[in-house]
Amino acid sequence: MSETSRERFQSTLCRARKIAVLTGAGVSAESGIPTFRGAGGLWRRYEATSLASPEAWRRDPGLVWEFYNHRRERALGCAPNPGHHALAQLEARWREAGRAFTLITQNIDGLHEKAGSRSPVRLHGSLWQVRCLSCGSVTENRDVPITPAFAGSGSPDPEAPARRFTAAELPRCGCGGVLRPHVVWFGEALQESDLAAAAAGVEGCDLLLVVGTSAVVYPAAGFVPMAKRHGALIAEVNVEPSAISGLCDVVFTGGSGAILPSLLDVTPA
Ligand code: BJW
Ligand code: ZN
Repeated sequence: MSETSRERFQSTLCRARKIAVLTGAGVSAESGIPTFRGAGGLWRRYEATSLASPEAWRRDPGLVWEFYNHRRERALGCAPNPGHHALAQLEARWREAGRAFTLITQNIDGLHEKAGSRSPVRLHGSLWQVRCLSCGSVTENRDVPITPAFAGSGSPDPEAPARRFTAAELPRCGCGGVLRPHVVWFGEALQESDLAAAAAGVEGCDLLLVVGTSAVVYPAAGFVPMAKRHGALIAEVNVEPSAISGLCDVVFTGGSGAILPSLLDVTPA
């Protein structure tokens, strides 16, 4: 009888000395957090990806803050789902066995950390950090609303009244500078230290598990061909084919919250 995808995946997983996992918005979908592309990727009449850009910020920083204020409010009420928990438990078992494990996420929602993942490489920053455009300081900030002026704003309803925030109403640093979300927008460089940590986790890994990403955004998507060149088994969990499905050795189709708990229920051999 020929080996099933699950058997192939699990036999590689239990022997793997070094595992890397790359996650995207899909891993948080079952927690109630909308993905970027496809259904749910609209905020008012804007594509979420168009608001995650320096151009949108230059045009209307208040609107961009409304969008992030809304996402912070939403994320505050969301809990990690069984997919996040299964990844955190896998990491704990692998570290306990003295093996290498790197979780690389494109998500900014903090749900991996909430589930107990130790130190995910956050390629695109954090919803819970802000950066001062004047002094450059990066600080943790869990205020919802981000400032009193944003209370009740950020409704995703396309009929929500457009409100123009003045410069004086934008969130401010102690130095007086304007604060922006500490996230990576299109055309902006990722932190060198994050890129280095992700590359170190992928180089020479035995297995790369890619979960819930359309894999169209670089440099994140580039870690998949990198792992392939290093001879890793590439596995994907997604509800639909992605841009890297063709590179995958095994593909599991379905929601990550439903699939990961039993798929990853493996002890290191
Ligand atoms: C489920 C599910 C369930 C649903 N279970 N699955 C090489 C080639 C071409 C272009 C480039 C290139 N290199 C760089 C570029 C340019 C650009 C880029 O990649 N463009 C492409 C889109 C064409 N990249 C950049 O600009 C990056 N910067 C850069 O390269 O800088 C270079 C530089 C160097 C030196 C100086 C200056 C510059 C930066 C990219 C930043 C991306 N930022 C965002 C916003 C982050 C902040 C925020 O969250 O607001 O990151 S955009 C958005 O896309 C966000 C996401 O992290 C990212 C990826 O999206 P993701 O996670 O894949 O989500 P979706 O919605 O696309 O997919 C969800 C998936 O889940 C789907 O597949 C569903 O099927 C699935 N799913 N439910 C499992 N239950
Ligand atoms: Zn400052």
